[in-house]
Amino acid sequence: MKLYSDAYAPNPRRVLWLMAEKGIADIEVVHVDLAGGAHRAPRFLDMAGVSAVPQLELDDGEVLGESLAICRYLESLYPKPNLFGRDPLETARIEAWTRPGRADVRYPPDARGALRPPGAGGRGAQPVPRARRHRTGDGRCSASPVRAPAG
Ligand SMILES: N[C@@H](CCC(=O)N[C@@H](CS)C(=O)NCC(=O)O)C(=O)O
Repeated sequence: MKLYSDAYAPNPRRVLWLMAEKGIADIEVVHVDLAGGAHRAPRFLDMAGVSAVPQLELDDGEVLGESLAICRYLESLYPKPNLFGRDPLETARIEAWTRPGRADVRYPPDARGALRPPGAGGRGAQPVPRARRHRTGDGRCSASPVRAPAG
């Protein structure tokens, strides 16, 4: 399998994190230079059908998009360690925790605990502030965290 990714892009990073946690080393990571527009090149579009990463190309040629779908697929193929929950409540907690994290994965460390799990201190149990997503103009996606209220 091949994972089409970009070093600066947060959505593929989600898949790369999952691969790192699971020690998956048999998926080739292919760098797609978003800044250079490689995701809009006919070769990439023919393969993926959309100009976005991540894309996972399976050995039979099928291409899966969407970081969450790819993560779930890899979770099934490489079940250890379990990252999606072992029972309904654990699964729901992980879902609740990762959904806001998905949008805000670009938060800097000073996001004041917003991404910490409940019970880990900080503001873990409180809503995560919204991120303002923007394009940098060169094809990369990025976000400016909306500043958390003082106090
Ligand atoms: N919902 C998709 C979002 C994919 C996405 O927006 N990827 C960005 C990189 S983080 C991208 O390829 N952007 C290129 C563009 O929009 O031109 C996912 O989770 O995989």
